[in-house]
Amino acid sequence: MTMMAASDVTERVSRDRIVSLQTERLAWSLRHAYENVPLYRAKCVAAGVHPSDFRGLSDLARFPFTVKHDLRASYPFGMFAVPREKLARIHGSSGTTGKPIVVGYTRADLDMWADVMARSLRAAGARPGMMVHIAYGYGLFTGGLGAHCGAERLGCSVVPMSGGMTERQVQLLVDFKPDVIMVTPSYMLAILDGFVKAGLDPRASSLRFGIFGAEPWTNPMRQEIERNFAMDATDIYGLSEVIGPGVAQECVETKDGLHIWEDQFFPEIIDPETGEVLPDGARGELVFTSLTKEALPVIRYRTRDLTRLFPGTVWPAMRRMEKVTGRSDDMIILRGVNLFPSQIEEALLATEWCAGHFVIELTRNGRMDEMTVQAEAREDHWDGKGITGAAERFVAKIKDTIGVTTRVVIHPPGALERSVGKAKRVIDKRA
Ligand code: DLL
Repeated sequence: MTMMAASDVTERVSRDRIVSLQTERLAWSLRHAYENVPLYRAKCVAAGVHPSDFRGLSDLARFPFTVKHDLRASYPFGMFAVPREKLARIHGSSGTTGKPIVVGYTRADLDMWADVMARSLRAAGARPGMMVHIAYGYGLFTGGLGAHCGAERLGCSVVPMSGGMTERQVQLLVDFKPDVIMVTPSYMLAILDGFVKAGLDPRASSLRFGIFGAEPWTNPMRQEIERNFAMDATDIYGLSEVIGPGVAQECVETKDGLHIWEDQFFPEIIDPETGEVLPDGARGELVFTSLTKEALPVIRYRTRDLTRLFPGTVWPAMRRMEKVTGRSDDMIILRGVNLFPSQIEEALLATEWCAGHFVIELTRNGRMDEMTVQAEAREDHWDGKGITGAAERFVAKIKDTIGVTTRVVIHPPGALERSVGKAKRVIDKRA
C-alpha cells in the first residue's frame, strides 16, 4: 500500500491521486479481508469472486455486501482480521435490544481515526490551541473518544465532559469559555434550555463552532442553533462499523454537504431494493468499504443511511454527501405514504411556536395506522393552553406538503423528555 498517512492529505490533493490511492488500497483491503476473515472468504466464494478479480474501481460492484446482521452473527470478535492481542481498543454500537455490535481498532487504526477526526475538526473551523468541549457520550459509543482523540491530535485543549448533567455542562461552558462544542444536535437544544433556565444569554457564550452529528438533523435545526448561540454549526457523520465519527464532515466555509474522507473510506450509492450501484447525484443507500483499516475491514457495508453524492467543493478531490435525511429503518409508512422524522422536524421549525423538541407516536386504531406529533412550545409562545389555531395550521401544512393526516398535541415548554445522546424520534405503539 502507498505510504500516505491520513495526516498528509490536504485540501490540495488531486482527484487523480485519490483515485489511484483508492484503487491500490481497495486491492489491499479486499485481500486482507479475504485472507483473514472467514465470513468474507465464504461470501466471496459463494459469489464466485476473488480479490484478484479486482483491477479497477468498477470491479468493486462484483463483491458481496456486508450487513449489520453479519456483525451481529459474528459477535463478539468473529469479524476481526487480526489476532486479539493486536487490538488496541474496542467500541460497541448502541443496539437498543440484544447484543451490541462490537468493533475493534489496532494502533494504526486509532492513528488513522485521530487523523480523519482532526481533519474534520479543522474543516469545521477548529484550530490548534482552541478549547473543545466534548459532550458526546464517552464509553463504548464511538462519539466521545473519537472526538477526543481527534481534538488532541489537532492540538486543542480538550474538555472530556461526556453527555448529561446539563446544569454542569452550562456552568463549564460559561467558566472555561471553550471555542468549540461537539455534541448531538438534540442534546445541544437541551443545553440551550439550560442556558435559558440559568438566565444566561447563549449568544454571549464563547462558543464559535459546533460539530453536530450521530443523528439526523435538518438545516432549519442548524439555523435554530446558529441563531441562538451566534455560532457556526456543521454536520459530522460516521458509524461505528466504518470507524466512528469522522467518516465525512461539512466545511464551515460552505456548509454544503459533507466531504467524505475518500482516502480512507470508499463510498457507493446503491438502490436499496436491487443492490445496483447508482451514479453520483442519484439518491439511495450509502455503502462503504474501508481502505486501510486493519482490525475490522468492512467490505461494501450497507449503512441503511439515505443520501446522494456530489463532487467536492472546498476539498475538490473528495466527493460530498448530502445531509442524511433518514435511515431506511426510520422511514414511517403511514397509510401508504413514506415519510421521515426529519420532514416533521423541518415543518415544526418552520412554525414560530416550536423550537424542535418533538416525538412522533404511531398507534393503530382498528386497521388504521395513526400518527401523533407530540411537540413542545417555545417559552415565549406558550399561552397556557395550546396556542390558538397552531395545531390546526400544522395539521393542514403536513397534509399539504407530505400528504398525510396527522394529529398534533402541543405541550408546554420543558414537558417532553430530553435525550442526552441520540434522540429517539419515533415511538411505535402499534402491535
Ligand atoms: O453515531 C458515530 C458518530 C458519533 C457520528 C458522533 C457523528 C458524531 P453509531 O452509533 O454507530 O455511530 O451510529 C451510526 O448514526 O449510520 C446514521 O444513521 C447516524 N448518524 C451518524 N451521524 C449522522 C449525521 C455514530 N451527521 C448511525 N446525520 C449512522 C445523520 C447520522 N445521521
